[in-house]
Amino acid sequence: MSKPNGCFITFEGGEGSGKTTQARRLADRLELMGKEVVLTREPGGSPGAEAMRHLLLCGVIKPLGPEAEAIVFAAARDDHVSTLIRPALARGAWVICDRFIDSTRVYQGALGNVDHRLIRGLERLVVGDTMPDLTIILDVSPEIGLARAERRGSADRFEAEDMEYHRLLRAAYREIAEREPGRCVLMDASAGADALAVRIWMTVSERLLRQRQPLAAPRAAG
Ligand code: T5A
Repeated sequence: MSKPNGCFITFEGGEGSGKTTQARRLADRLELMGKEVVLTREPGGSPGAEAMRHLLLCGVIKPLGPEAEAIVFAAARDDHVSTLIRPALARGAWVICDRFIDSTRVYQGALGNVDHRLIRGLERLVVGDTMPDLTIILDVSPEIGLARAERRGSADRFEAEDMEYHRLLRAAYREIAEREPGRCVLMDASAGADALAVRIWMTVSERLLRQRQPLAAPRAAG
């Protein structure tokens, strides 16, 4: 079993939706409660996967086509899951990951038109039952998201795509949230970072923390 007591939360959404900011805030809050938290990201998160991150984001893999791109993302994920995520969950840590399988489903699947059987096959092989307990999908218009990402620095291979691409990307994330309400929660991310952090905390508390509170011992009769 990969997560006897651990808990796996992923953040997803378009560029500049605030995933990194909110993942950090949630990690800080859980640490304040005394939890062991492993904050990580994709592509990357382990030495082997970080080595592949640069290749994926600088655009040298792009000419090989979206199938090749999906396979390299999966190879990076394989290293990340087996060397960092599974061991952390097995020892009971909370793992918070900035992007995970839904990014592949959306960017390579929905937008790159990679056959969903290849995407799901890679997912089964690499992730297996190490699925997130909760996925928070931050939903914001591409206009707002890209303006935030631009303020932060230069565009990578995906941020450089046109506005229509980012609209389709948003729609694909919304579809996942609709299809998998047990795992995914869609949140309006146009609000300020503080307000959003409060809503995320409420969701984590309701969906995950409350369930994990040990039950109070029954009172002795009389
Ligand atoms: N990818 C990834 C695939 O194609 N397939 C895959 O399988 C995987 C795993 C990763 C790229 O790789 C692709 C998708 C991506 O294009 P990345 O460098 O990790 O690239 O970039 P992103 O994940 O897109 O991260 P960004 O940094 O662009 O966006 P975030 O993390 O959503 O946003 P964040 O928190 O860094 O914030 C951006 C700026 O906005 C401000 C922040 O201070 C920061 O300056 N901000 C806010 N401002 C106002 N209100 C708020 N609520 C704000 N929240 C943050």
